[in-house]
Amino acid sequence: MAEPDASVLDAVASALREARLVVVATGAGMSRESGIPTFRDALTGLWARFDPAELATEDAFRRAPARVFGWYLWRRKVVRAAVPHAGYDAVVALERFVPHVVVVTQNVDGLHRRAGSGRVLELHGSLERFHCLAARHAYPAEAVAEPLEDGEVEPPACPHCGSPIRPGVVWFGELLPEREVAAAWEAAARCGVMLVVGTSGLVHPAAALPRIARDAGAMVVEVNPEPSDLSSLATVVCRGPAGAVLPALVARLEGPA
Ligand code: BV8
Repeated sequence: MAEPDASVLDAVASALREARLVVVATGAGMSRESGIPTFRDALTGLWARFDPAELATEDAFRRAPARVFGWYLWRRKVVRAAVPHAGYDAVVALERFVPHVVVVTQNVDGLHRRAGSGRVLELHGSLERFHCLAARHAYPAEAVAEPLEDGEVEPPACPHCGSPIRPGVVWFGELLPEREVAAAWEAAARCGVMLVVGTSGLVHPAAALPRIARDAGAMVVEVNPEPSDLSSLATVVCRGPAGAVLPALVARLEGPA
């Protein structure tokens, strides 16, 4: 896939140089080049016949707890084996050129943190956290062993209330974590540039962030090999994969202004 036009990358690089606050808003496409399937990618194995949006609900967990819990442990295993690609390192490197960089991610894989980004807001939670269904009693992740084989895994019971333990992610129909939402919405309204990387823009309320930034006068830059629901409101579109576009941007910042 060809690299985006040099003048486009130059325009974005000069805006990044001017910015005091840059928000990097990422979705599943950011993790693709690290071998993690996106929500659009069909599921494999035991879960092949399910739509992810169906499995990622409290209702699905109540109906088939072992199937859903097994799916999340399989995803955790895949993520633990993944390595953040050069695009993640570029997001970390941005912190050397911009006073404030805030990563706002829909991803539950923890790769931004693992890559070393300083400020990461996980809007949809994390595969590395667990709590009980009834009362959200925290449950130690280390107590949830990696299954020997992929498949159904009966969730443990909460030692406090006996209700089943579930992954610390935000399921469809559930509210996002307040602190992260407040910080993300505030950063979106104050940023000079928002890099929107690897999201189809279909899931709300996260999909509202680029519009908040745009309406506040920020340059909104879409990084995605394909058009998305957000392409129309982007100021600039970089049609390419995160693993190529983000390092190309940082390379321009490292070069002479
Ligand atoms: C809520 C955690 C209040 C779990 C996830 C307004 C309008 C319509 C619907 C709604 C609305 N408001 C609320 C809703 C309902 C719903 C929603 O948005 N539904 C959608 C599907 C229509 N939202 C909710 O339920 C939210 N909660 O609103 O609560 C409420 C409460 C009660 C009743 C009403 C409201 C909660 C949403 C969070 C759900 N949890 N994840 C888990 O992971 O298992 S969502 C999950 O799916 C991800 O976190 C992510 O958010 C989403 C997947 O989307 P993307 O990340 O964009 O990925 P996708 O696969 O779609 O696209 C990948 C993109 O990458 C593509 O564009 C592709 O081209 C690109 N790409 C591919 N390769 C690369 C690349 N880009 C760059 N480089 C590459 N190499």
